[in-house]
Amino acid sequence: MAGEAQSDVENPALDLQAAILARPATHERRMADAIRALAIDAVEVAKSGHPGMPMGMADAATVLWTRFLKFDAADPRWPDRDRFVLSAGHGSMLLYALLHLTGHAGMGIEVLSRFRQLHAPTAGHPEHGEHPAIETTTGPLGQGIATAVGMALAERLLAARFGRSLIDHRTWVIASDGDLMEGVSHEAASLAGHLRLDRLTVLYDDNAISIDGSTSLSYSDDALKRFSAYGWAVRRVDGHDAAQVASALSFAMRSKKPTLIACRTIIGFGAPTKAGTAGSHGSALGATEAQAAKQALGWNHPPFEVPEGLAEAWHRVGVRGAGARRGWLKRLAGHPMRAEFERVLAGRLSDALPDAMAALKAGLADSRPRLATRQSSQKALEAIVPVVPELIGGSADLTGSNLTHVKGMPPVTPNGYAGRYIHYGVREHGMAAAMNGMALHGGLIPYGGTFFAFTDYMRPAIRLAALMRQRVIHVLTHDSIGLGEDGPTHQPVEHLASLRAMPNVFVFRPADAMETAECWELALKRADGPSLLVLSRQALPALRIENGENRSARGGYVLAEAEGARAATLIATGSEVSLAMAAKQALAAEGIAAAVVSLPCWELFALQDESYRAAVLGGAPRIGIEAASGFGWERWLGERGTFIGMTGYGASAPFDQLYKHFGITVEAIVAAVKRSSG
Ligand SMILES: Cc1ncc(C[n+]2csc(CCOP(=O)(O)OP(=O)(O)O)c2C)c(N)n1
Ligand SMILES: [Mg+2]
Repeated sequence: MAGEAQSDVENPALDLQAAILARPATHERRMADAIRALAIDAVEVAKSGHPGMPMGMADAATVLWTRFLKFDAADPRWPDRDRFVLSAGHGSMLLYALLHLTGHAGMGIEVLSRFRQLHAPTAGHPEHGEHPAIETTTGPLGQGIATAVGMALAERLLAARFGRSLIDHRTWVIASDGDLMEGVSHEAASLAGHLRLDRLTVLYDDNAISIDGSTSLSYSDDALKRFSAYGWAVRRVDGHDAAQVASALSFAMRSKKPTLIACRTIIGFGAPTKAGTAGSHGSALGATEAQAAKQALGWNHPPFEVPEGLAEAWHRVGVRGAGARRGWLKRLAGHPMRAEFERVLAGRLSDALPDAMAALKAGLADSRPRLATRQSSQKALEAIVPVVPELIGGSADLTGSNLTHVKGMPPVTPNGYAGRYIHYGVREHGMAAAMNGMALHGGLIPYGGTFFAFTDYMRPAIRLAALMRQRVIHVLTHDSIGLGEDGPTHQPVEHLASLRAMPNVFVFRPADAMETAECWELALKRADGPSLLVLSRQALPALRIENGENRSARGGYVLAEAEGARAATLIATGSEVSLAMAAKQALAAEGIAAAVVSLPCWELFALQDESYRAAVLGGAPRIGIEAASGFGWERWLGERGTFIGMTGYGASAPFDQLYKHFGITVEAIVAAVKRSSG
């Protein structure tokens, strides 16, 4: 709409475009035109997609890939490659065209021609896992640049641990106006500036166009000043001038700060009427405009055809890094830390972990501590941190509340990357995205803490971790009205339900110190998705005193069987399991036999055999107890079930009064059992 409206008004970009096209085309321009032509063709065939961004950024991307980016198309997973993140994921054809042209396996013309089709790795937006050279999933604007901050940080941390002979690479990002408008990019850029991540370079596609039209409709920041205030080095260049781009990238290589290079570009460069307008952003140019664009560029080849000379030149780019990779492989072969390096890169946990966990659990079985599960989590970390050196902790400014810090974790500081603990500052979203980047980089397992209610500030990044199947661990304390006086703004109610609804997220809500240790162990072992550890502020009694198998591994289990035939099954999670145990006792005093089921991880429980689940849940009336919204509990409670929990927001008061006020009490459970079994 906005694009159409714009075509009626004068479009100064067209004059500028004409002037650029009037210059004799350099070899580099021709190489960039190959990207443009492929992007045009793929979007035309798919009849959908985003040609404007690849056409606008083709020149700058060509300079980056041909002269700066360290990679070898023969092994896109080479650990010391530079990371390239297309933050403006809608421009996915830019990435696919580059991978194709540089000779990456699995990106042939037939794959490009199936752009956006079912089962094609050339998805609408780049998806990690669809092709080994796609470093991260992008599309939700802002996520890519924030994830890249985590990658750049991972590089620094691993270089400090393993030395520059194994880890010595850079992180490059292409970001758009939308990326820089999104809040998460502000958090991430501020963190990157603070930590002086000087190997991070962002090429900003400064085309002054977004979907609604000119960015002047909504955006008048001076992005360069803003980044410079964050502690970045900044440059502005003509994004269609290869020499200017190259000089800025050389500057970035020398810079002691992260660098933002604003590349002034014309969106849809080459399109005779749509260039410089939102009309080229997100739809096929149409046959006529597509043909005219190729003509304007001087591109006279059939669709999806790159002439021999250009194809050959691009292929040489794809093997440019082969020598560097061979040299690196030699260094790895002779490196004293080779085995350890390979272990962490493969994501294999240390053989020392089982013994450390066994010792921890034996101690807990013995001492039966009454602890808040956030404290139990800290105890677990005390056991885990020394034997899992790839574990990198942190918190969004709540270290003393989340209890995420333990001995042996010095802080990571600007230029001091030998530490293991990151003070993310009050930047939950940036933290979650950076953790994704660290996990994607490989060689590290990140965990980070905040209050459970503030997962709302991190949801988009948690969702991407789940979608990308990344091992990221969130330590989420203050998990219910049980946090007390801080009141309803801080008391999660709907969060358990909403995060349980997110596919491939494991939500753990342990009931005591033993379950917390078990859940930490499960989260560490879970290599194919994020885990959320949802932990209490208030102290909880020890319920599990045997030192045996990891019972939380089945997601739910009978913690205490009824003495005699079950009159009811009390099913609870976290802090409410001890309440259920107290109710069981009260019922027993009245001759009513109830079992207690602890359900620390619904997702794992759902994976068990039907027969196991049926045996655990039993045939007697079921009472679910959780100090949260009951949404979703029908799944376990069935037709005759009763739920005791929250129906609205919490309140500010001491926690024991709140439990009474909201009717989450032993008496309420006893009454519910009598009602349902009577
Ligand atoms: C978080 C998020 N919000 C909205 C969108 C939808 N969207 C895709 S691109 C875009 C903005 C396009 O402007 P820009 O980022 O400057 O890209 P350009 O058009 O210049 O390629 C929007 C709003 C999105 N992908 N992610
Ligand atoms: Mg734009």
